[in-house]
Amino acid sequence: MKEEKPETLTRRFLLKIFGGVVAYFGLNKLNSALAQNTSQPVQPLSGFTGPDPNPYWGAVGPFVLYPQKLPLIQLADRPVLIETPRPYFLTPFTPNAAFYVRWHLDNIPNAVNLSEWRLFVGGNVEKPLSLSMSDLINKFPPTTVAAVNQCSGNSRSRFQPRVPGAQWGNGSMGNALMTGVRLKDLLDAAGVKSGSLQVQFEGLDCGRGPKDNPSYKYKKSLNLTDSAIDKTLVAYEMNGEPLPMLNGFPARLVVPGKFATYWIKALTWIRVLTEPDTNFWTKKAYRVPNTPRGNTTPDDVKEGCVEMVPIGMMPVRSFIISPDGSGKIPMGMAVMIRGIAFSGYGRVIKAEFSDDNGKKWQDTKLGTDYGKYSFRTWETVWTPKNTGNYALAVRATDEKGNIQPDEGVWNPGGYLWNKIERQEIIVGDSK
Ligand SMILES: Nc1nc2c(c(=O)[nH]1)N[C@H]1C(S)=C(S)[C@@H](COP(=O)(O)O)O[C@H]1N2
Ligand SMILES: [Mo]
Repeated sequence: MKEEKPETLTRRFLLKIFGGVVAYFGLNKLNSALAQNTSQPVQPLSGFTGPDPNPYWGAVGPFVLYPQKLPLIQLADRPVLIETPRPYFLTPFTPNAAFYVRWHLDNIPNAVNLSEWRLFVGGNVEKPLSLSMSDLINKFPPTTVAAVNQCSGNSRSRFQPRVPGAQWGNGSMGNALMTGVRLKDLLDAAGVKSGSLQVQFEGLDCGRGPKDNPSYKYKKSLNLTDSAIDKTLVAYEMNGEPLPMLNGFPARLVVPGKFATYWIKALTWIRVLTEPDTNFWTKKAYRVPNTPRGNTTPDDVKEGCVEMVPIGMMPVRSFIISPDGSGKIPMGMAVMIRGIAFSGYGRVIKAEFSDDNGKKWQDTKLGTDYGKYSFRTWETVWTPKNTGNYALAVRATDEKGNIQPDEGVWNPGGYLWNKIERQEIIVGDSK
């Protein structure tokens, strides 16, 4: 009679345990790679000082699924904050299902019945309006603009010292073809009366009561003298489709060139004001130092000597989207470097590439021009001649002559980041 072979059992047993351990670690690695948005840390090449800035391209967080959305990076669930992963920026238009989401208040619409929904235009006007979606579509000429929607706090996780607020990576931005009615046409139809100063915008979302609590309603206003008014749309289409619920169905404001804080979603009220808006979100929130680039220091803020003004246009920015540093590049191989650029101040006319950490720059090929307020893609072929670590960088210039600086910015809100971006790349031997 043969004896059971204890060593076989033992081996099998060990293999099982060992396999389990490998699977466990493998899975963990995969999870953390996903959480880190699959890209490698950016080396602290220049600029990052102090502990703990987010070294990854995107925010650090788990992937999450919401209705009408692909898996996106979650920063919070109440209110909903989800960021677009890096690969979706390879194209000039960001797919609706991959578009980032930001709300301020807990109670957001998750269904809107168009037979009940109305857009009200009121306040200091001759003829208050109550418009259905059919009125918007049929009674006013449609206009389309390609426009970048970027959160004021995009890239806030880079700030040193860190500032409170959602720790966005670079993905709280997106570009879409927005179609709708010109705000001007609506104001003309209602007839703005003399003595009017501002227009206030309000959506369907609300926070916890009481009603006079600043956290009950998110409202923003624009001065009637602001030239942005003329190009502002009430958009009911995004990339040729109805807006996703989370991006403001059935209609939202689009203020091309300005940060998205003004782009009120699920719009239901347009109110013409005769006095400056005193509501929290217009008067107190989203303000930046009245200094070059909105730059200041924690000390100056503490001393209370910093004049704050409402945030406005988006400074020029550009990004390397691919390669993302997750794999080595063989020496001598010609690889395509691809990315996007934009500026709220005007069209991008140049995107320059550097493979030596910003010492020497060379022009790249710009993609189709979809208008002043759109992402513009850029690409260039790069053939690394030596093995080793490279710090790739990109720098954009807009038609007003604004060029990205190589310094970060600091302000208490964590706004206006537009430092030159880098991507660490390792080139290996191809022999
Ligand atoms: N009604 C409403 N509109 C809003 C907000 C909000 O909280 N409520 N947040 C604003 C801010 S700060 C940003 S960054 C954008 C985000 O737009 P998105 O979710 O479509 O990407 O919506 C803006 N419009
Ligand atoms: Mo925002």
